[in-house]
Amino acid sequence: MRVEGQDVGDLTTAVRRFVREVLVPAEPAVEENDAIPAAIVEQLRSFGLFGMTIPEAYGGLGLCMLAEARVAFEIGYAAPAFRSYFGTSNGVGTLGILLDGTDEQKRRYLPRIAKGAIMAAFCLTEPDAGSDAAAITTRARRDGDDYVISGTKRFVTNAPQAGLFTVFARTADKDAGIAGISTFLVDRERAGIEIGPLDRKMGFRGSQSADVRFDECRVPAATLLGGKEGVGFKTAMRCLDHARIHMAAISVGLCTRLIDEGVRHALGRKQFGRAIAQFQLIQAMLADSEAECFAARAMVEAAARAKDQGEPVTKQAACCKYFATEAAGRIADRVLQLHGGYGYLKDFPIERLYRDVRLLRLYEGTSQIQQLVIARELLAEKAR
Ligand code: COS
Repeated sequence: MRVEGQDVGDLTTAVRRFVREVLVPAEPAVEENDAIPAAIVEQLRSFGLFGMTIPEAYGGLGLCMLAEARVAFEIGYAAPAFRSYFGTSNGVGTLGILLDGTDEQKRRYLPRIAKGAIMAAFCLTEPDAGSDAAAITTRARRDGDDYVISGTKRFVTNAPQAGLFTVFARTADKDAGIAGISTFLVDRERAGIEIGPLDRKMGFRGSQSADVRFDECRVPAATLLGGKEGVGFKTAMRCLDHARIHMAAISVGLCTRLIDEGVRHALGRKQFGRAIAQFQLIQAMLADSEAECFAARAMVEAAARAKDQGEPVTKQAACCKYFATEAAGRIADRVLQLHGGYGYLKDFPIERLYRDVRLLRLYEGTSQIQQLVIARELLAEKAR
């Protein structure tokens, strides 16, 4: 399959087989142990998935957005914890370096991230700054040739495993607004970094997150992303534009999986003397789900194509993330419903997927933030 100049057919076929033969069967063990088995991490590495977004010159796969989305449709079919492992690292953890890093910063980190030798984590959210990302209070105080970082970051995916933290911090006080936010590339080995206890989540078992606390953590000035203060907020927003298309693609993969689970159950379960798939109220649930999944897929492909053509995609990315994640929620609910009482038992994957899917509407911007972004961009377009 050729994706606008990139042939990712072999990769998507191989990933599809791997997802069905290895990842899906491993889901119950991941749920039980709250960890991805080392052998699977090794296989993810061998597919090059830790370097999906990273250019080939730095050892990555260098996928364009559309190719990345096509791979994400496949990976998203399995429990989302698998994706979190590599997708957060070469997603939000790394995109800042790709977008705004100096050549030296790219050379220093990208080859190791692409190989999966280190993982990168995104440190934006704080205890009192979630949706209001501009309200962060983590400080980076200049001290001679160094900066000294202090503050707490919350919900940091892969915090326990990360070797690099992309940290957003204030280099000027609150009055400076977003012009006072800068980005730092902080190695795990620096003194003054403490990882909190693992978050106890409703779902997503296997994907670990925790607070990361920086206590007078001294870093050289060369760790300032792009060597430039005051542009961190825009770096974060541009990372999120990309990540929101990626998350929407993952949601499409999950919608496909949920529908397959629903169809399997509807064909196998007999009531009133026939398979429940023959009842029109069940068919309506499946039909609505299939139509929404198809719409979400088409939106993701259109937004990814626009991004690859260099168009601004903030609005499209928010539309995709909003629609695809909300659709995944509705589909999970319908599929659980058509399972009847069995949907409430841990014996069927839908119980776990239903919990997993709930996070999609919260992270990388809640649905309400996507609505605000869509409206902001729409109104600005109309005003121009
Ligand atoms: N790309 C480039 N620049 C962007 C941008 C984007 N996607 N989004 C905003 N900006 C720029 C704006 O153009 C504006 O620049 P100027 O001051 O030069 O005009 C600046 O950033 C501030 O934008 P805005 O006024 O819209 O910022 P707000 O503080 O009102 O917040 C929201 C914007 C709410 C959209 C932002 O804080 C957000 O996305 N919050 C959710 C955070 C999130 O997703 N967290 C999850 C973390 S990952 S798990």
